[in-house]
Amino acid sequence: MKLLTKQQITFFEEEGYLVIDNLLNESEVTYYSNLYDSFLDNRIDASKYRSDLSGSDDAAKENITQIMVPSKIVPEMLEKVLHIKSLRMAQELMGDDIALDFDMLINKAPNTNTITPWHQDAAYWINMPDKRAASCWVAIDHAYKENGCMWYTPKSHLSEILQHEQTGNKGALKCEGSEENSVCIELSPGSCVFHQGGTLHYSRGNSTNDNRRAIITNFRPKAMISLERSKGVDHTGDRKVKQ
Ligand SMILES: O=C(O)CCC(=O)C(=O)O
Repeated sequence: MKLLTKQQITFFEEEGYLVIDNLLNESEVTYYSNLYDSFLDNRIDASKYRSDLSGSDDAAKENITQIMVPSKIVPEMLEKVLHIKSLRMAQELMGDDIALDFDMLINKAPNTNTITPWHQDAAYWINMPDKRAASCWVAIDHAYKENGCMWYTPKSHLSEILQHEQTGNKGALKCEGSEENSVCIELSPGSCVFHQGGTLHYSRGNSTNDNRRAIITNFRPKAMISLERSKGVDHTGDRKVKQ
């Protein structure tokens, strides 16, 4: 049985993003919420894949915690609903040759007020002949404007990759973008949004008293994943503008 309608696939192709309500049910959200907290408070040691996306030099306080490839540390994640359903949806959106490239956790800690700058994910990646790529951003907490839900610029994936620069100390990449011509996607826990590798996106800082936790899976053609790996790219290393 298909998970997506033709209209949803067309919307994703034309607009560059697609919202899916209730990818996870309540008990599934609870499972991921508990697991997430084990990563955040270091009961699961992910130190070699963990950094502050804001590029802050303050070692005592992370503004935007980014943990790359959590499923390398907890492989059972690959067998659970989030990975299974988001992969199936990615295949329906982009083709049967699509596979998981990497996953990550991004948390905006309470009252850290730190934006994720406007960027296109493809700016982080090596140049690949087959540009098909999508991320699935799954809200573990209610995501809304004040805690840093995602904003997308519709149709921006149809243009070239913009000039990006690095922020802070090995922090996130940044390009020009604006809320004015973009849509703000508020999500309930367990809902998600897919976006393409070229889709311009950003999030405001978290000005609330709670975490804003998201799990992200990223997909592309198997042949392009092999190409990346042959060049030593496995998404565990430094953030850099591609050469
Ligand atoms: O969670 C965020 O604020 C940023 C996420 C993001 O840029 C991405 O998933 O590509």
